[in-house]
Amino acid sequence: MADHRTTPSRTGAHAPPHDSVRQSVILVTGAGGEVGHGLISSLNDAGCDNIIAVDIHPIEIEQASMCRECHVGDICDTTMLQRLLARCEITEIHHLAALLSSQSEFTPELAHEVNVNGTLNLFRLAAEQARSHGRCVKFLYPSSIAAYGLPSLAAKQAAGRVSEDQWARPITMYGCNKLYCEQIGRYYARHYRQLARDRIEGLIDFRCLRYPGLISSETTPEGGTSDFVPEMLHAAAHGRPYTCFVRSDTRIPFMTMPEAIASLLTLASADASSLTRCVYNVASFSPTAGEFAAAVLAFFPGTEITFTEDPGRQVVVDSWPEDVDTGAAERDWGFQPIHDLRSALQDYCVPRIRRGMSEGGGAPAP
Ligand code: VAH
Repeated sequence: MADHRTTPSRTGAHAPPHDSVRQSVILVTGAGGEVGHGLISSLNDAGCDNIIAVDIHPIEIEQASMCRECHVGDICDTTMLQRLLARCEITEIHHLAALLSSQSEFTPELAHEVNVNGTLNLFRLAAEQARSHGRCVKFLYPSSIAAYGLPSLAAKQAAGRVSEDQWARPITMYGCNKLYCEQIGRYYARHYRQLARDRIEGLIDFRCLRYPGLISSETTPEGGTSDFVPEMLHAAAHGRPYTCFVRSDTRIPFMTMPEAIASLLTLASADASSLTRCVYNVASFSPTAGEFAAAVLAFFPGTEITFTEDPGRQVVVDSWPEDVDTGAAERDWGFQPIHDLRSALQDYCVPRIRRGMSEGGGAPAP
């Protein structure tokens, strides 16, 4: 992975020599989640042998074997984070830990604690690390299309493909958390302690993707509102009927998990001078739930797929855009979707799910 770290510019001080005592590591929070599962595999494939993984739950043995260390811990536990800081020289953070949109609507204050205060802990840790070892800490953060908020279905349909600076009026706690943390990340990267006499600029290099719904062949999501698509796929693959909780005409953007991970790593290794913004849209295709069902049935004929709207979750999904403009990501760091709906199923989802099932592993049926 290319390394384009800049050295923080200290006012009147010289950056200390590289800290050779502590190990230089990449910290991945939420490492046991869907994105964490794929990210650790990809970092490992890229030869990274310095991953420190943290999750609130124990990490699967296969993923754990790819990490230098695994810690079961809460990102709200500052003592646990400080212990990490004392022993490691963290030069890159992939902060994936979060409570997703649906689950956050049952415990919004807990979601705020984890999604915002937990993230603030990571920013503080990153700034302390950068100050300590004198190197800029690269901070990768997955935001979400949940940061958008279209006021009505008519407005959603009229808006079509939205860009990063439009419609930032989320209606979920998760979406509010993601949007606010985008802003905090930009603050830490560009304005942190801007009035302090001992201010050090360039401590954190904050880079953020607004992910659409994600489809993994290896895992099934929990607690999200875009889950209807991966749930439908994995139910069909297991020969199970599936009742979709949104209308068949519901349309939001998606991408496959390999595309999501590749985008994250491409953004992470992009030259900082090419980035004109901190937050980027990425997505590959935007089917309706009905179009996705028809595509799934072509591979798993006979599956019983029905649609029974969950009114609450429908309101949430109707506030998310039909599609997103990925032009900034394409121009700044060469983002390109790999799949359309057909190839996502034909070339990734179906063969990988079938291989997993034949090997006795793979994602469980929803
Ligand atoms: C959720 N999967 O449903 C997440 C995602 C596009 C939404 O951020 O909450």
